[in-house]
Amino acid sequence: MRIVLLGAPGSGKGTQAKLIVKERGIPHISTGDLLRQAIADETELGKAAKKVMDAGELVSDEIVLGMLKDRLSKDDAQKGFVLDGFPRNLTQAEMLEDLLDDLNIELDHALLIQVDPDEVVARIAKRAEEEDRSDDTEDVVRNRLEVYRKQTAPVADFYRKQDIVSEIHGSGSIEQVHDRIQAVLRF
Ligand code: B4P
Repeated sequence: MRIVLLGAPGSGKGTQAKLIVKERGIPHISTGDLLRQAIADETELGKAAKKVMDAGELVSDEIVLGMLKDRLSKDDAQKGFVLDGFPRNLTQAEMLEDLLDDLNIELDHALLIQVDPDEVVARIAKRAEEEDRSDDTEDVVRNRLEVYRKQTAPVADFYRKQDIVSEIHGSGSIEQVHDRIQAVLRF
């Protein structure tokens, strides 16, 4: 099964992706995690990405696509995947389409997790107390939400045209949201 997870920062994409992959035995491919790993490894790519991420902006499409191509070419991605954090804009959606065409595969689901903006700010503020992510400060989170509204929200329409979007109510407990996702994936 090939799934794309869409939703604002803090909507629970990463959290839900981990639960889906555990049950289905497919890899979790998070462009945010791949970028944070490049930063931790202090690669040239990581150094360039850090400045952009700390401002709450999107890293260049070419950098992220390059990383994604490498990850999708690994053996474990052949049986399916959960893509978390990609595509983040329409250009990336089109790039992904070309990449999947080349591999002769199609997406099965685009799950759009919907959460009220005030709730995502509160969730990320809580995460900021527990984890040390330099893009989780309030100003940067507000900017990430604005970037989402302008650049990422239109990606849902791209997938609506393919009739693969399911909207998931993202408030409530992590288990409740997961149950809603399971109901869609079972259908
Ligand atoms: P991401 O890593 O994708 O970060 P995110 O949008 O904040 O989502 P994340 O998955 O971490 O959080 P989640 O909603 O699960 O991106 C970070 C940055 O990387 C971007 O700003 C950008 O600069 C760059 N980037 C990534 N992909 C890119 C791309 N394709 N192109 C360009 N740039 C890219 O969870 C948030 C918090 O909510 C957690 O603490 C969690 O515990 C909590 N939570 C989740 N579900 C909950 C629930 N039901 N109730 C209460 N709390 C909940």
